[in-house]
Amino acid sequence: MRLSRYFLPVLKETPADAQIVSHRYMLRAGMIRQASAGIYSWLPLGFKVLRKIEQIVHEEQQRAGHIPMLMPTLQSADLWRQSGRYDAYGPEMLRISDRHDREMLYGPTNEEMITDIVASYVTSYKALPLTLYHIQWKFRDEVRPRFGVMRGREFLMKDGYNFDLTKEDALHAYNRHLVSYLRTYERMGLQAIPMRADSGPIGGDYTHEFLVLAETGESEVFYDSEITDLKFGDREIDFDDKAQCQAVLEEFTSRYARTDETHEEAVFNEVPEARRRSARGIEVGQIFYFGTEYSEKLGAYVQDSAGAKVPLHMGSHGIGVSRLLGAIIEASHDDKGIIWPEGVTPFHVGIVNLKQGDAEADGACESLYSAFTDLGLEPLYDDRDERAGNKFANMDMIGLPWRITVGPRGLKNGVVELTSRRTGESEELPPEEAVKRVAEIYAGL
Ligand code: 5CA
Repeated sequence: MRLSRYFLPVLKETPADAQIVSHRYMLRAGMIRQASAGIYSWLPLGFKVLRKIEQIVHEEQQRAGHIPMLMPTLQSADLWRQSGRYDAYGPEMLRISDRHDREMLYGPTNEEMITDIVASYVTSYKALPLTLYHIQWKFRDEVRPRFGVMRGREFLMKDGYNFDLTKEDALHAYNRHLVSYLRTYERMGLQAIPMRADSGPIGGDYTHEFLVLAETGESEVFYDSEITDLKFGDREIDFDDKAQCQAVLEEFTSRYARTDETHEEAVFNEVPEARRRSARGIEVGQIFYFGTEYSEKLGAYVQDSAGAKVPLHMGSHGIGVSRLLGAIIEASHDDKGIIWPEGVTPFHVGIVNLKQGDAEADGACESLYSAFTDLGLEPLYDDRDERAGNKFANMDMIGLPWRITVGPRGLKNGVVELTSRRTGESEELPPEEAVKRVAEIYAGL
């Protein structure tokens, strides 16, 4: 993309009402624009990152054997009456009536709808196990929408639902989700710690929240510091292998790690004092197993192998897709702007032309641009007739992890400058070498 032809409204001023850094930087980097309280338009740069995050979520869900689909945002109140949640959900639910005065709502989640779908088609245990998911906008009329995309009213969520014959199978689905989430967040450059949590209005006995540690997090958390040494890395997992998933779950959940809702001082005090931490965290996902409650209320039964009619065991599993942008920025920024992890960066590399209009500099930038494009990488080329200082400040704000600076002086010596946004370190290299270096960095992702 050439910046002169893009739509990237970078702001110089810090927006007055943005309280936390991710919100400020998303506004300043021209990623989002507030439409009304807790509702945002995704401008091109923000939309690009949102899509990258979605893509990682899709890949990791499907790696675990889960099936993508799409349900609508608007739902009928009837299903929610069957589950008993129409009244229970309270003022957070946005209720709408259509021209025929039919009661509708903007879905805050989809347990009812997916259970109704499965109840309509699945009649035999042979169709199980089954996990369906979608990535769809949700609406919750939060009392205090704040911190930009972190606590929105309209927000994008991955919500997945497992349907199993037995509790044991459903707990395997629970474990499978926990394991696949570990890898999902790591690919985004995040450490998200599974913590024992409270099930809230979704209900159920088993639930973990995934928290990214950050001072601006809304949740208070308590954990054993050993947990932050754990890495999932690129281990190969057979997601059908119950023992393997169980072992990973145990590895990542056996140490103390809880939100304030489940925190028990006495149990925490058994952790050696030097390892006890209390901190704040951003909840980027939550998984639940809740048994047969929804299946019974919405009629999701199958015949088991003996011919008996039994309700399905279910769980639901959410990832805060739009919130993740805020969480990633909270975890990765400096005073100049965002620092995108390579896995989610909107463009792979920035090209800064120090002397627009200089035939040699323009030519070198164009060659770099085609070299990257030919390799399937996306460069953002700042080809505007702007002062170098402005170009650098913009690049730093939008946070591309790698920048190549091209100027007549370097070109005389046959070199361009490759700079890491994270470390600020620069290296002079021939242009082909710089391309090779950047390509290698992204090759493994
Ligand atoms: N049905 C279940 C799982 S699919 C569910 O709704 N879970 S949830 O309530 O925990 O939401 C899943 C994730 O969505 C949360 O972990 C959080 O990351 C994100 N989320 C929830 N509320 C908001 C909000 N108001 N703004 C942005 N993200 C949110």
